[in-house]
Amino acid sequence: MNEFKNQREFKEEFKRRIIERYGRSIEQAHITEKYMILGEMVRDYASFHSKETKDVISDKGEKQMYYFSMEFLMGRLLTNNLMNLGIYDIVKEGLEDLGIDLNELEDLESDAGLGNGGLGRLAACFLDSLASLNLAGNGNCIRYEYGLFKQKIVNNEQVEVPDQWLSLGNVWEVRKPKHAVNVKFGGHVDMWMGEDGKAIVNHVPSLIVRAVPYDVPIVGYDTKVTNTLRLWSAEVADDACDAASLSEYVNEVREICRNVYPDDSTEHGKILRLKQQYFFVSAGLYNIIDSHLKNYPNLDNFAEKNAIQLNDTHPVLCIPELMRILMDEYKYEWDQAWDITTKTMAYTNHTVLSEALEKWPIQYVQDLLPRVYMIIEEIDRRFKYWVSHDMGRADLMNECCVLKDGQVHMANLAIIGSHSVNGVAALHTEILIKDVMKNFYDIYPAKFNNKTNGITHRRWLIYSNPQLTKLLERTIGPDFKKNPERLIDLMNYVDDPRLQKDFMEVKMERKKILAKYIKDTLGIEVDVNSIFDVQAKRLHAYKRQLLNVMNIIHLYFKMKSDPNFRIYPRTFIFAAKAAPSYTFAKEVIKLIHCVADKVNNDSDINPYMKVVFIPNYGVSIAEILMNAADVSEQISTAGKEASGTGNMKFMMNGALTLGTMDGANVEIVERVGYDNAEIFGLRADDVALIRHENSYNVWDKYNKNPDIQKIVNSFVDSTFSNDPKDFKQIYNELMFKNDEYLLLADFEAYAHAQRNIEEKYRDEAAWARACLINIAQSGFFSSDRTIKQYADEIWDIHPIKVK
Ligand code: B1N
Repeated sequence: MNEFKNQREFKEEFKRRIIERYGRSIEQAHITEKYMILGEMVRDYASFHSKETKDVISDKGEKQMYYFSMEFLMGRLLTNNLMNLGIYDIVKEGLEDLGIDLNELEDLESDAGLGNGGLGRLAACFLDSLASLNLAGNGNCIRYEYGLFKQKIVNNEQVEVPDQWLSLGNVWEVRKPKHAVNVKFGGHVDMWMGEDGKAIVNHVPSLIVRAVPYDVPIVGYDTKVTNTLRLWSAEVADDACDAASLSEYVNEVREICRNVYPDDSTEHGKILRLKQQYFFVSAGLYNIIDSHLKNYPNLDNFAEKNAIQLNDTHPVLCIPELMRILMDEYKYEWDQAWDITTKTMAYTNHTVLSEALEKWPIQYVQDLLPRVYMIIEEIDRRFKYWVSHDMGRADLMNECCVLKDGQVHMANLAIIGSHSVNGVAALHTEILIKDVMKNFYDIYPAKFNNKTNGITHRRWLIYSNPQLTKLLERTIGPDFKKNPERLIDLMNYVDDPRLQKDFMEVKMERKKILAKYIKDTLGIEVDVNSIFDVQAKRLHAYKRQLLNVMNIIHLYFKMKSDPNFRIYPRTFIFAAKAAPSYTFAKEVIKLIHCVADKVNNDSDINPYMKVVFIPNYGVSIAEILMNAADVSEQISTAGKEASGTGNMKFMMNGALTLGTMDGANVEIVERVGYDNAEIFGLRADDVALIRHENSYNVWDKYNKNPDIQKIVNSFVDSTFSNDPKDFKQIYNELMFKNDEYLLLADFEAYAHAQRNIEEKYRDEAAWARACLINIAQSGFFSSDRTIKQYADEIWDIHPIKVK
């Protein structure tokens, strides 16, 4: 008995399992034991649906999609799964009867932090939408032993602590040793001519790693469709080496799945990262091919039955690896293998930052993956020939080829080897087409398309903000839960003073919850009547947390020097992890803390302003942070932030965007209108022009504006720290690298926009109306819309029916 139908059945099963597993009664069982049993019951419940889903797919010959991503930031799954399965209330009340508080069990789960930031969270939102829309779409990733580091703050500085997310075990996963495969690295390639005149290729590896999958069921909302997130773990292979070198071998293997690379948008990690990429790509592909061959006699129809989405360039080795398997193991000719491969693969680009476009030194790839490298060479050779001879565009050959200046250009390989290339917001795709990938657009215009990102409104609205959900249900009915585009119905009520007031009350409740968290964890008292102004995202120069800090310093100086100048009370909240080797970013974290010390402890100032840094930003903190915000800071240098997805979470929970015309902000403003957001600063084409004309001089800005001078000087004149080394790098980046991200260029506009926010907030009814308009217009940013577009326009997959 697993699919408990009511509270009584649930309780009986729960009690039985506790005794069966731990030999104890409920009263004697430890809270972690209760958590584990509940998790297992939910997982087993989902397993039934999983089996039914697989049966339908194979009986009906349905096409499936596989999302290959180095990152999935799943967060906690207990609440999400209980809610999606529609058994939350049964379970909550059943546990209550047994004297157990479900919330306490929920808090035991650690976030699955298998990623860095937006790219990883997007992958997780997509899985939720796929299952909820009855689409057969699975995830393929690595089972990292440690998630992204935990961030602690010690003496105002970031300290990284290992994230042992598996310490209690992971209730959601099921180890599937029968699906294990070997992945081969290094060594050399033997080739000879077979009797049929075809080449026989034999890769003799120097390292064989056993890839063992762990499957996590992905349950959809109000459906039985249950997909799989497959996480690969590296283990030693039988007889893979002699006893003498065993411990070295074990280390080499273990290392592969040890860590998530903590570098968001910067190139890092090198050979081990390349190993990780090939490891999960090769294992994932073997598995898909195996399951395809259980249903079909050969791989001729592989692309008709399987779609693979490459989440940025990290899994792009999929392209030469599928070619290799088709040719070396299944004896396909190049042309047919190429046809199958390009029809299967589609590539998403997530960044235009040149330092983040992956390039591998040829030597690494050749040494680590000798056969794959040969195939990359052949792809490159054929592409060059085709572009110059068939296309007659020899001029584009060198720009677009895969192998140049001693490196393998992964984005170029991705574009050449896929049938679809997409950006993640309208502006981002436009920049790809007109600028970064202009030459490729000339060659393959039909491959390029946009898929504006989205977020799952289930986790980010319904489950994490029940107060707002209730208000919405009362106002527009429950349809928006299944069909988020119905949020637009709220437009009919935004002028209703009663609703405006109710909304402000909901917001107040959420602010109190966050304020309590801040008090409990940091000991800081914040004023819930102040404006909650939040910037939560990875720390990066282009995201310009520093611009936000500059304005805070500016306001502080102004209030200090002029007793008549006072602002509407504001709580500036930051949350951000910095990559461990990113010294500039770490200095900004320190600066935020030093400014906070000064501001928060100054009794002239602290009634008007507080600065709070919430450590260890991740999915679970986002769930209490986003919905408590009044203002959403989205202030990247225009043209740099591909999309952003935090912006959408804030909007959906009724915060106003204070931002530049960058990424998906553009599409947010398009929907809410300029009156219901606060937009400032240089536009992407202004920035491009400045770069093109080389017309910016940071010292002009500095010399012309005494406020700016005072702020910039304060970084190095011991206003915020007595250590002269502190903030020197910040100062140097700004003033001696000509302010690459144009903070000083946008400063005045930003400070002005901040004043406008304050004016708007003073009119409570107008403010509430603007927030309601944001919520009403946020339906477009549900990842359900995004996934429908991917399904229709790229994958050609359709809803399946599981009864
Ligand atoms: O992907 C998100 C976007 O919303 C963000 O704007 C974008 O910055 C983010 C190398 C990345 N782009 N590139 C990365 C992550 C890890 C890594 O090792 C690059 N992340 C983004 C979703 O589209």
